[in-house]
Amino acid sequence: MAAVAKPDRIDTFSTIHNWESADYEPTLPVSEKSNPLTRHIDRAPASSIVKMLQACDAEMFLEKSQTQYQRLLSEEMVKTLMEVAERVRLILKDPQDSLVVLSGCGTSGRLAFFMASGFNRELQRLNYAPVYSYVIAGGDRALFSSQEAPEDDPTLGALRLKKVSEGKKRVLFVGVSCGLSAPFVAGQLDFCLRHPDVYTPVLVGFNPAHQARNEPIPGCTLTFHSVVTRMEELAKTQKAFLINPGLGPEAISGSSRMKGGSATKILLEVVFSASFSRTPVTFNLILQHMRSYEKALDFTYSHSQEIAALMEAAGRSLQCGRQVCYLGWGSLGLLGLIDASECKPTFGADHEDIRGFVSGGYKELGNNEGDLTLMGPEFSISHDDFLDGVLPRLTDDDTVLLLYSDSDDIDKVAKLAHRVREKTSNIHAAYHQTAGDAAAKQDDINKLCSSTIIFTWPQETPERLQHLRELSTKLLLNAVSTGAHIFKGKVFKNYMIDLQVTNSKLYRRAARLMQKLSGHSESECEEALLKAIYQVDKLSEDIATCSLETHTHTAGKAKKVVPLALVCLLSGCSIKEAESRLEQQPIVRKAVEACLKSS
Ligand code: F1P
Repeated sequence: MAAVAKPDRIDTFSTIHNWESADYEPTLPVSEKSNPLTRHIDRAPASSIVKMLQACDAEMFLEKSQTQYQRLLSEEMVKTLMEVAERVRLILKDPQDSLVVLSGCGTSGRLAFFMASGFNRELQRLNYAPVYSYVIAGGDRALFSSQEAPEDDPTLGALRLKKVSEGKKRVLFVGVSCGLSAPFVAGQLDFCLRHPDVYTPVLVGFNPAHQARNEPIPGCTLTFHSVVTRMEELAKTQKAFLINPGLGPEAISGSSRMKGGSATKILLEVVFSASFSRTPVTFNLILQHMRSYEKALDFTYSHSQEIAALMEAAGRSLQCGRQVCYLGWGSLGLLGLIDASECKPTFGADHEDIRGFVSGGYKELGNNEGDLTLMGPEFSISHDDFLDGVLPRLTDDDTVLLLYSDSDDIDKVAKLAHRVREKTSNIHAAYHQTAGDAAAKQDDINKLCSSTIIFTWPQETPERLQHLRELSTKLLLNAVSTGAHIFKGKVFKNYMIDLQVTNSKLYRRAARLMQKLSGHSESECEEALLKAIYQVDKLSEDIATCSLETHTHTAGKAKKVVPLALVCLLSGCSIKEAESRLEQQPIVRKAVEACLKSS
């Protein structure tokens, strides 16, 4: 990775202090604040969007903080990572009776699976017994489809943890909740705190402890905040660990799949890799490893023009109602599946809009519940499924992106590329190779593609190289899917305007967004939201007194809830009228803007 220029003139420092100052959106935790860097991302051309994303991602590694926030590279953070790595090392020595459990909801749960299976494979390669397990809220179907509701259930979280760790004498539990907010994870942490003889809890998230969510959880005396406070006390004697650096607000407000997901991957990989090392875990070892990810980030964005071109191609497909398909190999393919599945809750996307497929399908994944194909079309994830179900319908309006590297079977990639090329010229590739090892056959694939981003990495140990390539692929895919949805009008300023309202966090986020954009009171906004959820112009007593759980459950069956609610609220029209306005103007941003102008 050659030295790479930083993005030109998005002044990171002056804006950083903006969001860090105590009076910047003071009622919101960092993970929900809006990022000053991306205020105009909804109107920016692709090249500027990529620059904004780069500047936002670079905030993860900023060291200096004049305020309260711990950072990824803070001394205290590095020391905590060293301590956790030592705990993992103890578990590796006693695989029979010990376990590391990774758990989370949505993206955090998907990454828990991604890393648990990746590190178990690595252990097997080194002739060790596997010690990693994962728990994702909603079970394996949540790996590839949006299942937001189980996130609200602390009892379910605790039960799943208990089940997966049955009979073990020592368990290191790593709960990930980027916003320090998911009740599912709070329930698990509480379970650990009540069974300290077996469980040591580690919490990964990206807000300072005092910003942990303090909303009461129905049927339960806990809040996320109360659990964190207990953990803080135990952290003083290393009976619990908090890994919660501030990363700065997400590029799209609240979209923790972006920086939150990337930092989760970085932190846990650094810890687990360090625990494998034969030499003692040192401060510098951890710090250097983190810095290698920073370089990988800069290196990825040194391809910003190519990333922007890909974003435009994907945007064109979505704008004309067509599809984007990621066809990947190995862990890069899995990242494609993850990125695609996040688009539904974030942008109100249909599962057909952006789809991922991985070579080998479920055989490649080794997930807890095995082959899920029979659960429905969303769960068809292999290249064969793509060939059977998608290829016959492909046209030049669809975008196909191949994700592969020099460690994959290039002949197989070429074969699939040929098949796709027969149906569409809109085929692109992101290819990772190592300097000095360029594969000649890869040229044939290039010729079939209308663009190829070639990432040429310096020599590294194979595991580390793979982790860096994965981060790079994640950043690329997040940029492509976010940019494409911006072009489709699913982002207003830097807010997700068509988010799903399928759990309590998303419901509150939607209500807050409506207040912010409309200037109406909290109760007026919530009323409009409920009308859109239940598709009625007048709220009955019954609806008004239903639980939040019923609201979010019902919201799962409706489409465009937030845009509908906003159009009704701003123009005073009926739900039917709002529906027809949104049909005439499917660019949600423009429909809402039109209402804002005339209100
Ligand atoms: C979990 C999560 C996100 C998802 C969506 C809903 O958040 O499921 O992964 O993208 O925003 O919430 P967290 O518990 O990691 O903060």
